[in-house]
Amino acid sequence: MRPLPISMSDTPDDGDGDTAVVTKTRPKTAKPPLYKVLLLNDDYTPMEFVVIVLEKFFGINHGQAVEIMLTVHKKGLAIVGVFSHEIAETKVTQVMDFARRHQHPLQCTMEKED
Ligand code: TYC
Repeated sequence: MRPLPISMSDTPDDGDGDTAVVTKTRPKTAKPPLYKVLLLNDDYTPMEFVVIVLEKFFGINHGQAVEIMLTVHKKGLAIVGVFSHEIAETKVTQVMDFARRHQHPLQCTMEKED
């Protein structure tokens, strides 16, 4: 935790020739948890559709999107981003809706980061 700046009133000088340094710390505030968004492989969703999903909803450039799509294709899944709970939920919903609208079985899920 970063120390707060020290102000004059924090450094009492009682006139005895020495000085005191007072370091204040903020009370601990827990960071909100982060969530991994995962894309899952299947046998039917076209590769080009997955690339479009990665570009459209995750702002990933074409080359990286092809790489990530191929990782999912070969390994079964990949992390495509890490977000707050609300943003992760939005991404999952957007991808699932888009896949359903195009009648592809593509699956996208989220998982709390440890
Ligand atoms: N396995 C699919 C195919 O051969 C491609 C694919 C890649 C599907 C990534 C889903 O998340 C996925 N057409």
